[in-house]
Amino acid sequence: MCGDGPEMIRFQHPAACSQDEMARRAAAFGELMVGRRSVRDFSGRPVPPAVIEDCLRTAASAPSGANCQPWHFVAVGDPAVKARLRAEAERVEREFYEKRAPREWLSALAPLGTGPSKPFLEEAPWLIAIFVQTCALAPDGRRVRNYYPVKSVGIATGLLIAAMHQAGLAVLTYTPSPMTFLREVLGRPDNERPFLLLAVGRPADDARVPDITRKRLEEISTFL
Ligand code: IYR
Repeated sequence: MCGDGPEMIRFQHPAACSQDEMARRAAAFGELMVGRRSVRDFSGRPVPPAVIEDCLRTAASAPSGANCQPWHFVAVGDPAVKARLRAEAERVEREFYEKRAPREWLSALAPLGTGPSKPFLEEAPWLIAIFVQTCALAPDGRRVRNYYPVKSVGIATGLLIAAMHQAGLAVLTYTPSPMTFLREVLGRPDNERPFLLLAVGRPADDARVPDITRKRLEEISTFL
């Protein structure tokens, strides 16, 4: 554990239920989640910070290696900071699309219709920058090892996206490359590495998404 070893206490599942109810809930949640899409067209309608806070509590409930909880979330609602992030992101995207991206990568992106312009970084009411704490900083400044930090933050991010989707929010997982500017603009310490930037808000009334499909269950799973 990170910290002193805890006592063991009894666990009671907060959603324990019968097998029939289990089947109903699994199907209903599945249907809700299958309706999730990555959205790039956001409504400017405000989203209360308390909603974002609750979703972040959900994210921070994720399992993590040795319970180190190696994540930090920066929720940006300030238009001036969003404008700065957009300017920096578009600078690296121009480099990517015009110079660095291999042709093969550009053809994989073509069906998504993406390009160097990122208006959603100012239009979405919230941007959430997610950082991985590659190691922890003890109060005396010593560096302490974290375990499986990237896997842990990936799981937390998945829970965050699910929480926001079920609250009626749309999310875009956005990965400018390189993302180093996130640390500089948001003033994060050097034991943290940027993981993802999420744009969050209600979808615009006329939001459109690419007509793409998901793999069938048979393709993505094996039961033995
Ligand atoms: N970061 C770029 C390129 C991009 C990369 C992947 I992988 C995507 O799924 C989508 C876009 C951009 O956001 O435009």
